[in-house]
Amino acid sequence: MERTYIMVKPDGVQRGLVGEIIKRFEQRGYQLMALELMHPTQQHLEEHYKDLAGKGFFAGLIKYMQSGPVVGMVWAGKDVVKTGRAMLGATNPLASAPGTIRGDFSLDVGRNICHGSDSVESAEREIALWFPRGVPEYKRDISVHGLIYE
Ligand code: IDP
Ligand code: MG
Repeated sequence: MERTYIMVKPDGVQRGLVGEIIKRFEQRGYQLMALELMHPTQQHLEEHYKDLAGKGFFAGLIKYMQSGPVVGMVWAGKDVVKTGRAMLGATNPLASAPGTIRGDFSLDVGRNICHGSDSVESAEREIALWFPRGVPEYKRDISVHGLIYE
């Protein structure tokens, strides 16, 4: 089963949007595999965003991400990486369609309330970074599974 790393950023946590974001993944049919409220260090965030280290907004991004706790989650299911990104919306909320999380709840790229892995490889890297003790698998009740998957 494909997995992705979804994170509610500090602004999303402070604004009380954790439940809203969980709700959307649950109602879509995805399976929650891990969930934790965390206070990441600067070093941890720099590792998470290491591909963006050369960008002008990098320092501001790390500062924003350290402004409060985040909620990290692992979600699993069919095509969850790509579909999770679609549910989040575009990086710049002004380009995010209404109906997406960013398109419904945010305006500025530097306050876009949520993170989602951009590929299966980065999802596995991010899951290992944020949940280093591992993420145990569990089987969904067979009757529920049969109502979501054909
Ligand atoms: P993503 O979150 O949609 O994958 P990335 O390009 O990976 O977008 O950028 C990571 C995060 O960095 C964004 O979600 C956003 O918070 C921030 N960011 C990206 N581009 C800009 C920018 O041009 N100005 C300020 N912050 C930015
Ligand atoms: Mg990204």
